[in-house]
Amino acid sequence: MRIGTGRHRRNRTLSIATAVALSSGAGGVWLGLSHDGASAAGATVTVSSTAELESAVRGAVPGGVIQVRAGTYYPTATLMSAANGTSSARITLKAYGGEKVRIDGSKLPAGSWLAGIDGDYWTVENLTFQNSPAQGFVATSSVGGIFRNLVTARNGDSGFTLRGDGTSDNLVQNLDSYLNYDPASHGQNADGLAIKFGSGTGNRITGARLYDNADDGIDLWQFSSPVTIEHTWAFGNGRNRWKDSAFEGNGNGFKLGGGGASVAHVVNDNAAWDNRLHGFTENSNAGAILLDRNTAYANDRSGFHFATGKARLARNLAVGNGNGLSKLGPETVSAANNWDSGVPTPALRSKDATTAHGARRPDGSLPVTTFLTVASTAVGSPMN
Ligand SMILES: [Ca+2]
Ligand SMILES: [Ca+2]
Repeated sequence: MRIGTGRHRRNRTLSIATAVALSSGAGGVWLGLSHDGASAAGATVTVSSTAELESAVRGAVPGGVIQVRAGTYYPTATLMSAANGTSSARITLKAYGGEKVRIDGSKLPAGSWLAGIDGDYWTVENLTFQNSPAQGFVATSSVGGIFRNLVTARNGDSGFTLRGDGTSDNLVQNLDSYLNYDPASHGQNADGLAIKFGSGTGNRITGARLYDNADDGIDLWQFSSPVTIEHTWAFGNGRNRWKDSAFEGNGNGFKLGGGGASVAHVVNDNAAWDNRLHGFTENSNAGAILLDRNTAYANDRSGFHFATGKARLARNLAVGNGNGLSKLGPETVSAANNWDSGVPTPALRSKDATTAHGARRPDGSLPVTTFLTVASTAVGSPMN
C-alpha cells in the first residue's frame, strides 16, 4: 500500500538490506552491492536452479537483473518480493537471452500464488508462469511495472493480476493468459487478466490474448480508476472445459466493471469472440466507458452489452452474436457503430481464427491475421 510512512519505512529497510547485502554462498546468489558504493545499483545474476531463482527474487534490489536460464523451475514457496526499484534503477526478472523458461507452481502448497510482487518499477519479461494452485502472477500496489511477453497458463485462479490501491502506471504488454481455472470454486473466479479491487491511474494493457479461461477474459471488478485496454483479444472464455458438473464460470470477453465502481475505462481496437456470455460489457459500471473500434463476433450473448451505464461507443463492429449485436441502455451514446442507422456492416475477410491462435511475432506482438478484419476503417478492430 502506498501510505506515506509505511512506504518510507520500507525503503529504509530496503537500503539497510542492500548495504549488508549479502552473499549466501554458492549458487549464483545475487549481490546487491553497488559498484560505486553510492547508489543502490544491483548486479546482474544468472540463475539456473530453483534455489537460485528463489534466492535471487528474495534478494532483489534496485538496478538488479535476474536472468533465468532455460528450463522448468518448481518453487516450493511463492516467489515474493516487496523491493522497490526506481524509474532509473529498475528491478528486472527475465529469461536469459531468447531462452524458454517455465516457472511451474505444481509443487506449491495448496492456495499459494506462484509469484507475488509488491514493489515498484519491476520489469518482468519473457517468462511463463504455469500450474499454480492459485493465482499465477500477482502485482499488488505496484507502480511503474513493465510486464512484457509473459504467459500465465493453467493456474488455479486468475492468470495475471494487478490489485490494490496505488496500482499505477503499469504496462502489461503481449500477455498470453489461458486455461486458468479454479476448481474449488467451480471456475467462478479464474480470469485471464484480473485488474480488480484497487485503484490508480496510468495502467495500460496492450497486445494480450486472454482465452479459454474458466471465468472472464479480462475482469475490472471494483477497480475504481480508468484502465486503458487496447489491441487485446479475448476468446473462448467461460466454457466448461474441465468436466466440472457444478461449473460456475461467467465467460465475458471484456468485463469492464462491477462491485460499485463507476469509472470511464478506455477500450480501443480489441476483439472478443466465442465467449460464453457477452463480448464486451460494463457489468453494472455506470461510468462513461469509451469503446472505439472493437469487434465482437460469435459470442453467445450480446456483442456489446451496456444496459445500465453511460458508455460511449463508436466505430465498433458486431457480427453473429447469439443475443444480438448490442444491448444499450438509455444513457449510452452510440454513433457510427455497425448497428447504428446508416452504417453498413462490412464483410469479414476471414472467420477462421487459426492464425489468431498461432505463434506471436518474434518481438512478442500479436500474430498477423486476417481473421475478423474488414476492408473498411470505418468500423471494427484492426486486429493487430
Ligand atoms: Ca465470476
Ligand atoms: Ca471474473
